[in-house]
Amino acid sequence: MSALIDLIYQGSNTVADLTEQSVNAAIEKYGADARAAFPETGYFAPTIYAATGVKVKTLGDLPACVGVLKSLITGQEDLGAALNAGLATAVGAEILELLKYVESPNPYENESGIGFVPDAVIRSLGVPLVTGDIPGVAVVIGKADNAADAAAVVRDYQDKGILSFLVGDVIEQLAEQGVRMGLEFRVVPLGHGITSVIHVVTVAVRAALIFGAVTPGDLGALLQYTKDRVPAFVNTFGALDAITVSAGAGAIALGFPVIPDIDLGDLQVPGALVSETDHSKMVEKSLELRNIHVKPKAVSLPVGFAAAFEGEIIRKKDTYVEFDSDHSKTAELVTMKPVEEIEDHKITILGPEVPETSDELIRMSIATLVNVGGAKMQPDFEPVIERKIHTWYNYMEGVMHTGQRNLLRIRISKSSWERGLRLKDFGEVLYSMIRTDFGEVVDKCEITICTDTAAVEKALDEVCFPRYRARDDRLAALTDESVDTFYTCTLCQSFAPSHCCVVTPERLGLCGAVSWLDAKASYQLAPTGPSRPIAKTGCTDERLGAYETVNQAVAEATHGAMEKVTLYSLIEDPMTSCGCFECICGIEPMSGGVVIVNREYTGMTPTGMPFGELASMTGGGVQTPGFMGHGRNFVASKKFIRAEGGLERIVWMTKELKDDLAPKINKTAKELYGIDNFTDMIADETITTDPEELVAFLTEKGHPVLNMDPIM
Ligand code: SF4
Ligand code: NI
Ligand code: CU1
Repeated sequence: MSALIDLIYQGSNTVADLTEQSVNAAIEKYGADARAAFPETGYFAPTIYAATGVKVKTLGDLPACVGVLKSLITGQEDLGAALNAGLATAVGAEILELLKYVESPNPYENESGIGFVPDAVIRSLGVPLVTGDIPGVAVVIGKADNAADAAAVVRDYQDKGILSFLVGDVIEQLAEQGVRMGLEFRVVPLGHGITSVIHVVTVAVRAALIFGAVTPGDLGALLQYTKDRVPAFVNTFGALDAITVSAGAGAIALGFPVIPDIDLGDLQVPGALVSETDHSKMVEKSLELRNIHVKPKAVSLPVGFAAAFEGEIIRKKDTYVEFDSDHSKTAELVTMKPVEEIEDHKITILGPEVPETSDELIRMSIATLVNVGGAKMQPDFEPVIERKIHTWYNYMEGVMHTGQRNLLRIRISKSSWERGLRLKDFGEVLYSMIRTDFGEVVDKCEITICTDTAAVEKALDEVCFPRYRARDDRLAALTDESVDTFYTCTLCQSFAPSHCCVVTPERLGLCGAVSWLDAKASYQLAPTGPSRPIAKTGCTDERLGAYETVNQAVAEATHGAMEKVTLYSLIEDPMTSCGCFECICGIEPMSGGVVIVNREYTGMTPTGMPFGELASMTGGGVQTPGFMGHGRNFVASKKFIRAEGGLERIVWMTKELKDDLAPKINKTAKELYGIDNFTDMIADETITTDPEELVAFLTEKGHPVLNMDPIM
């Protein structure tokens, strides 16, 4: 044991010295006032900020941090103290990496890794992490003796949906082995040097700040959060040097077990530092140590089937067959049928087969028609299941699916075709996924995949279009007034323990992934699960959308952390945020209106804050009057900040969001206020991000906000 502790201290001291020298050199070169910041974050140097509360903004802020770092290294001969020394290494690594961003705005440009991970990426990981779609996070460090073994380990993680972060030569090794990398493949190369491991540490640390509402400076709460709620672990390949060991001690302090592939003998620490020299057992050992359970796979296919393939892009030149609505006819429909009319697990391929070989891109029509039935099935669940076809088709390796209903593009890659993937596999995928994910409501399910253009056309005219129209009518009529039940969603509580969304027909969950229909289906699928019904009674304030029952449901769901939320106000008891919101809206004081920013936007807003900073004002289930996270589609809702005057308050949006939602926003504005083309009055970043110019623009356009009552 003491040999291990010695190694940790040796590494920590080396990093501490290097950090101190580098900070001094940087100050000498650039001056103490030089800006020191990671890109696209509202959390400064996240580890330092979370652990100490210090907001590093300039090089001059760093010497004090070096002091803190050194104070963590006491040299005591016990493991607890040594783990603190490991944290010191993390702080040192963070500073050293930060200095790279002082040297250059994009220090990872010519590197094989990506370096610092922006806040927006972490927010976007919220939903897949809480749904178990990403069951865990692996940090893979080093250089393997045998590249193929390392590739097999990472591929296994990929297959299980686990997100891997890579540090060191293993990046090149995996690239040589043909492992595809990028966030969309759930394999993210961070960088070569060991200090780049901090870029995954800051992900965990920011999760605590974004979702967990951990107070910056509360180191104990931070370590508790990462230990309890961030399902990460570390695998190392090859020999370990003192710095890596000391970084590993930092990981252990955060609650992440370290599994090296070399035999550490009696240096091992049960539950925390455990060797596994057999690479074929590394994945299993890691998952076991971190207590990660992976959902068993329901389908067997000639190609991979995993969430890791969801974002895969298949280019035209790599496409064997394409089914798309521009060139052919396409349709997708899930229909509820009486159970007795359904033959369970019947999969029919109707129409011409896709040719077995072809030198040219093949284009064909396709209709995916699914009949489902069951005692608890409801017509409202049809679109919920139908939308999942997109996800499940995309899970197949070498399959790309975009669009929905009659407007689709589906591609099968040449390599997956060669490996034997056929349309009947598509049917099998749907059958098993529907039975797995919707088994509570679907007792029987049959699937027809039709490739005959005339037959697809006939299906569209006779079955699909009438059904789509009926559903649209239902959705249009589905208002908060027309239903007697709202739903909670507490899915995000695994990361944001005191957060609860209230989902209504006109207000979807802030992640954008849970509509009222989804929540309703979710309750039916799992009555004790994340969505519970709220009887719509006891309205105490129409304008705010305040209900006694909503307050009770939220208080119960958050174990008393939140006792009052309103449905329609930005200022009076606004709904809380977990952190994975698609957009945030906030008050712009000079105009008295609100700005809306989507999380993909990295530029400035007229509030003087970019998305990251605005976003850091709310999250973790805390109310921040004047700032609220929400789903994209909520903006066009008649209930959007209705208490403050509704969407007439919008003075500025990002251009992308505005253009995307313009038809819907304009429709709502016309209906509510009789304004034509309201989005023409809303500024965006191409017009201005300056508050005074904004007011001038609004005045010129005659924006209604200028005649409204003050917002606060
Ligand atoms: Fe999380 Fe709310 Fe979305 Fe549910 S609706 S997954 S709680 S953000
Ligand atoms: Ni979430
Ligand atoms: Cu969330």
